[in-house]
Amino acid sequence: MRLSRYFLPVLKETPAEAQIVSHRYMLRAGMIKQQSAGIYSWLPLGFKVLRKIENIVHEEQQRAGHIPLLMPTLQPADLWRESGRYDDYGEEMLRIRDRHDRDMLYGPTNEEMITDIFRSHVSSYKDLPLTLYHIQWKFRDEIRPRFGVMRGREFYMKDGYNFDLTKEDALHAYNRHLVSYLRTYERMGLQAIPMRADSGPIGGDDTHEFLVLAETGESEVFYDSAVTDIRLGAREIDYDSHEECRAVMEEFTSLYARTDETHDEATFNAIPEERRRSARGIEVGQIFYFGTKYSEPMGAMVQGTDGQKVPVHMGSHGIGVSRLLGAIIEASHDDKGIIWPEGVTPFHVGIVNLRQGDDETDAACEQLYTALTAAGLEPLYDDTNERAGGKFATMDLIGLPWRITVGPRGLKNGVVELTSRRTGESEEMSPEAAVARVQEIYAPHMG
Ligand code: 5CA
Repeated sequence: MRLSRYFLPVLKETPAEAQIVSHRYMLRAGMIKQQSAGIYSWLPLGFKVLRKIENIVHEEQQRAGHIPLLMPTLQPADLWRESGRYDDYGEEMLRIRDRHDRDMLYGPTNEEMITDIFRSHVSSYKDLPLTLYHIQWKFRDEIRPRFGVMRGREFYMKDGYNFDLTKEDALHAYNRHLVSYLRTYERMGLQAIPMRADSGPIGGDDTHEFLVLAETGESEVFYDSAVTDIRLGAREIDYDSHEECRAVMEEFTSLYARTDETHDEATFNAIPEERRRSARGIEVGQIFYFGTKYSEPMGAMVQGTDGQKVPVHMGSHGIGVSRLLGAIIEASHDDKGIIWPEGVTPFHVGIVNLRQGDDETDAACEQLYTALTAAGLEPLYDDTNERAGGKFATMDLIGLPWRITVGPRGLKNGVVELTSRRTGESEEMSPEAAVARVQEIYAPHMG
């Protein structure tokens, strides 16, 4: 993309309404625009990152064997009357009436609707196990929408639902989700720690939240510092294996890590003092096992091996896709702007032309642009007439992890400069070497 033809409305001033760094940078970098409290337009740069995050979520869900579909944002109230949640959900639910006086709602989550789909089409244990998911806009009329996309009213969520014959199978689905989530967050350059939590309006006894540690997080958390040493890394997990998924689940959840809702002082105090931590975290996902809470009242039954009809065991599993942008920025920025992890960056590399209009420099930039594009990478070429300082400031703000700087002085010696946004370190090399290096850096992130 050439910056002169892009739509990147960066702001020079810090918007007064933004209290936390991710919100400030998302506004300043021209990623989002607020349209109403907790409701945002996604401008091109923000939309690009949202799509990258969404793609990673899709890939990891499908790797775990989960099947994508798409349910609508608007739902009939009657489904929620069947589960009993229409009254329970309270003020957070946006209730709408259509022209025929039918009660509708903008879905805050989809347990009822997916259960309705299931009961309409599945009646035998032979069709199990089954996990369906979608990535769709949700609406919760939060009393205090704040921090930009972190606590929106309209937000983008991946929600998945497992249907299993037995509790044991459903617990495997729970563990499988836990493992797939760990891989999902790691691919985004995030460490998200599974913590025992409270299930709230979704219900059920077993639930873990995934938390990214950050001072601006809304959740208070308590954990054994040893949990921060564990990574999934490049391990290949057989998602069908109950044993393997359970082993990873135990590895990641046997140490103490809880949100304040489930915190227990006595157990916490038994951890060696130097490893006890209390901190703040951003909840980027949550998994639930709730058994037959929805299948029983809604009649989602299958014929078991003995011919008897039994309600299916279910769980639901959510990832805060739009919130993740905020969480990633909170975890990865400096005083100049965002520092995108390679896995989610909107463009792979920025090209800064130090002498726009100089034939040789322009030609070298064009060549780089063509070579990077041919290598399957997406460069953002700042071909504007802005002075060099302004170009650097914009690149730093929008946070592309790599920048290639091209100027007449370097070109005399046949070199350009490759700079890491994270370390600030620069290295001179030929344009060909720069392309090869950037290609090598991104190789693990290319599909
Ligand atoms: N049905 C279940 C699982 S699919 C569910 O709704 N879970 S949830 O309530 O925990 O939401 C899933 C994730 O969505 C949360 O972990 C959080 O990351 C994100 N989320 C929840 N509320 C908001 C909000 N108001 N703004 C942005 N993200 C949110």
